[in-house]
Amino acid sequence: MKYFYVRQEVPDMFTRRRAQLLVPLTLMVAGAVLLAIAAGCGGDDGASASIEPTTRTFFMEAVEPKGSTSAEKEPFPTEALPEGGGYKLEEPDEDGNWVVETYTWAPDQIVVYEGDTVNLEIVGINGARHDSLIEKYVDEFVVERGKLTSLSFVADKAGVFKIVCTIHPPAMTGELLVLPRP
Ligand SMILES: [Cu+2]
Repeated sequence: MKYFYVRQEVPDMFTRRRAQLLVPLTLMVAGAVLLAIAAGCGGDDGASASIEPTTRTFFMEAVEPKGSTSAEKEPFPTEALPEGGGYKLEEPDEDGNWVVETYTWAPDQIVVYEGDTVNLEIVGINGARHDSLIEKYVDEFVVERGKLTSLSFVADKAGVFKIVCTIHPPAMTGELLVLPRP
């Protein structure tokens, strides 16, 4: 005949004490996490406070991204890029190297709220000269290499307005996005 000895686990004082502490501690941590998430998401109050009319300054560049390779590695494209000066595709030279380049504004999208005062500080990096305009806002401005062109206006009309370099269409076209003030 065999005897089975079953030992019942009885939590000792330390284990019970720890369990008693753990429950409220877990609840406190969970509460803190929820509070943090709620604060992070923010309510309408937080959002509206940050969109009062203000002065926004953007630093932009007139740049010319360029890529090159050899016809041996990548055949010269057979299709032409859109005409207008904004794109350039140079045929392979005597060594078989060919180049593609374009002009662009960096950044090419400016987003503000209606009523903001907008300052654009635009430096010319590539290209000797960019004769440009911003629809409905700036009739004409010029950006020259190595020089800073400073524009300032109040964004008093909501909508989407093109920032156009007339020398390098269609590629060198950016966008001023003026959001209606909620
Ligand atoms: Cu240009």
